[in-house]
Amino acid sequence: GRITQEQVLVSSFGHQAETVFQKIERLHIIACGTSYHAGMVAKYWAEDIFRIPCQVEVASEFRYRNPVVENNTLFITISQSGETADTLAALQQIKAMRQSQSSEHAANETNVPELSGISTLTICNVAESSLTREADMVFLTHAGPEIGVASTKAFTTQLVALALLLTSIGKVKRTIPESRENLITNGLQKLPNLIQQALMHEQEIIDIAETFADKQHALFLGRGTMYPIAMEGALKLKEISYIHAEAYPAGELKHGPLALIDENMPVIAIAPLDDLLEKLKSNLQEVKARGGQMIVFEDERSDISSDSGFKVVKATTNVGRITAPITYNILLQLLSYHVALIKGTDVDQPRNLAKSVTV
Ligand code: F1P
Repeated sequence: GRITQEQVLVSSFGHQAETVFQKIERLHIIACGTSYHAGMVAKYWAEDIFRIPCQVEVASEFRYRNPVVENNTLFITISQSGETADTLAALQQIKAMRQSQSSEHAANETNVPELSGISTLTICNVAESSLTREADMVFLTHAGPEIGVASTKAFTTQLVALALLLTSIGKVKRTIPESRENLITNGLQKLPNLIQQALMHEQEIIDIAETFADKQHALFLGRGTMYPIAMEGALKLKEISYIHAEAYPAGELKHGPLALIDENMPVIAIAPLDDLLEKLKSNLQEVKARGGQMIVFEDERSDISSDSGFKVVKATTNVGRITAPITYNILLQLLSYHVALIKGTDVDQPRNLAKSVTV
């Protein structure tokens, strides 16, 4: 038989998970680099689909900014390696705050209210690691060893883990109807097929990668969950091909980045068929009007491709709100990979980077 998400979660977290999920009122996700981008996608899902408040932050800021920690928060750290120093320090800080506040309260020496309902969970790819040892609950991603420095398959599995985790929390807290839960798990079952179909577009991506042969800059645009996917696309391009790349939420274009647009700045837009497509289209017209070179990843049923002058990959069909970011991200990984091959950079060992940043 099929493994249900409850079985996955019970085996990963133990039986305490349900009690914890019942109590929590908000999520706070902390991570670095690619893992932070996975957290950003989860924020959109958590609030839009599951109606659970969620904030996301890079660990290197959280740990130094003296954050206010609220009761009934589930802190989720995400890390491929489980050894990233900033993420580990953030987790230790949360535990120390919980510890000191509850002992102060017990000693009745202060009026500081007891911190209660603070739990920590880590989504990690390495079972025996510093983060898995520190967290109350562990969700292993089982992506297998990441050979290259730049995190790739770990990101895909982090997103699947987050979707399963949110579904489970939404179910315990009854913030999602049963019919939607099934839609999500059914969507996840279709993922291998959807990704397979997307990968059929590799030759078109190879052709598009040529655009970057003589370029130094690139701009990635997306809306909704495609904004963090644009961030991750830009990071991968930076990491492995050393092209300066930025990601913007498409609606922010007019607030500054439009000034950068000219024929030397390829603009990559991620355009699934969703409620935001019409808005995105008008953003892309703003780019076109300024002579920008547009590269669009769109759905087979979308019609941006009818606009001449855009290079288009009709990359997906039938992807949903959970499966779209996972699928489009893989296409952007493939783009960065082919750009790096053209540039002749080392895709596995980029200069200046380490697999896990332990200092
Ligand atoms: C975080 C990270 C990776 C990045 C590179 C350096 O690592 O920023 O996302 O690709 O490997 O470290 P982790 O906490 O997910 O192991």
